[in-house]
Amino acid sequence: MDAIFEAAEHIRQARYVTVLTGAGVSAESGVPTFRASDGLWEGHHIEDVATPEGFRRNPHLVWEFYNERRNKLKQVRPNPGHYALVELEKRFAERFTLVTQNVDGLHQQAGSNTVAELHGSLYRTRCTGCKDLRIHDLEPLGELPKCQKCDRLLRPDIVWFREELPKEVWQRAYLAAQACDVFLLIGTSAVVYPAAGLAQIARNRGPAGDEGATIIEFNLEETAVSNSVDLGVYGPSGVTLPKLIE
Ligand code: BJW
Ligand code: ZN
Repeated sequence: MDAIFEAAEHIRQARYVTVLTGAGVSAESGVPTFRASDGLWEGHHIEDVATPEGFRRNPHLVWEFYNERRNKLKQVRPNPGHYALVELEKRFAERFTLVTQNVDGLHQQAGSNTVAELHGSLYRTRCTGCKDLRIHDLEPLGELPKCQKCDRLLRPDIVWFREELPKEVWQRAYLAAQACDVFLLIGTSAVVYPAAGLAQIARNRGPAGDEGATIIEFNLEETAVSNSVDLGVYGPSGVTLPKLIE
């Protein structure tokens, strides 16, 4: 049977659906992925721009990197993959949970209402002093933006390596993984934890780990987890996801 058709059938029969998206779902919108050879970090060492130590060493460089990404986002629009997930949310209502590792806000821009952003957002800053969270448009924030309340340095509200994920958001994602009977992994290399572990949580659900959810991967190509998923749909998600809702 055609993999997409089979995936659509699993979803039709599901009561609870939980989705984890990664950079691949935004690739067709023109947002570079992280681990592609032309990926975002090329020319930047991960340790310099995506760790708290890197920010302490050189906040100037880190802000330059994030201001550039924020600026590029101005030209970016959601693609048919994002819109297909909006449609799934409409069909399942509160029985559907969208968890994303993306920080680009494209799911919300497409119209998804309750997105659990595991790794933060390029639209927010957090004060390194008083922790004040603030929402911004995509205009450059300056080389070293300061807090309006306490004048300390602001940082992007992004989860860097070795940092904890926001507790309340993680809790929601964890519960949704535990409760679902179909779990979709979309456009993610599934190598960054704890996000990638949500699929295992869904698989081991039930009192004795005996009510495992069906795990379906949507990706351009096979990934590190392909041999442990139940079904794989390979192709661009902007093409495959809309077929789920036809
Ligand atoms: C398509 C497509 C199309 C393309 N259609 N598909 C050793 C040292 C330090 C830490 C660790 C360590 N070992 C383990 C850790 C923990 C670490 C981790 O997991 N590291 C692994 C890499 C090993 N995790 C953490 O540090 C987390 N925190 C944590 O664990 O805290 C506890 C702790 C405390 C103290 C010490 C250790 C742990 C936090 C993780 C935060 C991740 N943040 C980032 C960067 C944010 C910065 C930024 O945005 O600038 O978030 S990492 C980066 O990867 C980003 C993404 O959200 C995340 C996931 O990537 P994603 O989305 O999967 O993208 P890609 O590029 O990898 O994959 C794209 C996929 O799409 C590919 O498969 C393509 O094929 C596919 N694709 N086009 C469909 N059209
Ligand atoms: Zn402050």
